[in-house]
Amino acid sequence: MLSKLFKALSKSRTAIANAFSQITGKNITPESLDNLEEQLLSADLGYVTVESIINMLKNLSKSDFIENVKKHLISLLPPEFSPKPFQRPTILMIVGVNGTGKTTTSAKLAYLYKKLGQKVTLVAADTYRAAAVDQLKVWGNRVGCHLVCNDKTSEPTSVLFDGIVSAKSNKSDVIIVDTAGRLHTYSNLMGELAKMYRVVENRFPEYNLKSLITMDASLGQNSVIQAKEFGKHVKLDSAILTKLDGTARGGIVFPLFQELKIPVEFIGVGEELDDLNLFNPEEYVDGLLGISQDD
Ligand SMILES: Nc1nc2c(ncn2[C@@H]2O[C@H](COP(=O)(O)OP(=O)(O)OP(=O)(O)O)[C@@H](O)[C@H]2O)c(=O)[nH]1
Ligand SMILES: [Mg+2]
Repeated sequence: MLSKLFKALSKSRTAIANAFSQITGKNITPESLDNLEEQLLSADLGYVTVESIINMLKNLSKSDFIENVKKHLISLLPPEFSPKPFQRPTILMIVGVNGTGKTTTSAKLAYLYKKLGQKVTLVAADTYRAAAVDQLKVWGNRVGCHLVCNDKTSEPTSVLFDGIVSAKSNKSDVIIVDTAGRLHTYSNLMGELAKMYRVVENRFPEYNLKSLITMDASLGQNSVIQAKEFGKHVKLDSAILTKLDGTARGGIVFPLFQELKIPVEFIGVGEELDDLNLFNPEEYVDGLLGISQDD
């Protein structure tokens, strides 16, 4: 059976694999390299990565062509991610631009860490959108985990504070905080996020604090810009690439890591709780190049 990631990469793969196939079977010509360069850029691998591939190809013979490309691509990616139960109580702040998949991903992460045997609390810290708390409550029920919300306040830091206190008395191992969507250009909202981060660091130093940014894969290079701006306000530990299943722009894991040093840990490949893939560079590159792991 083909993996969900392989299927999710089908649109990105079509263009990339075709462009590669045009140069595997014959001599590498300037035209075929130009075509490849164009295809790789349109899949949002980013200029730096694409140039490094083209330069490598110029010095390559036809034999073991794809194997060499594969090795090179893997060398540009973050390492394989494999989540382990947290030994120290941990807070995962899920941040990102509106609609990039924060709430859905919060639920998917709650489901995953629960399966790893951890006690999970979800904190509904999106106080801006009326339906946000209800949306997370539905997910919390499905996952079967503790959820903290407060419909009466519009102050996300206060919901966060209450959430941590409640999770602490409940002896949760992982607290997943669903924050409101915000555009990186809105400085007051970005300031609010930085404040939430500060409150946790100052008042709850016993917690391990991680920020994860959700990035909609279909936004391509724009989401790299978003991550860069978010990173000026909170320390981003890792990224979750969402909606990879619907886009041909699946290459942004490269510029994200090459340019910003932010590793992708998870990949969203659908709307259900188990539609969260762990990032594996080999599987990802195989998916881009059209190398089926079942072959
Ligand atoms: N196909 C697909 N859809 C996804 C994925 N992740 C999220 N979605 C969908 O994207 C839409 C937005 O997801 P949300 O989780 O509400 O996004 P959000 O970032 O919380 O949105 P705001 O709170 O409004 O900023 C929903 O319809 C989700 O089902 C994914 O990996 N694949
Ligand atoms: Mg949301």
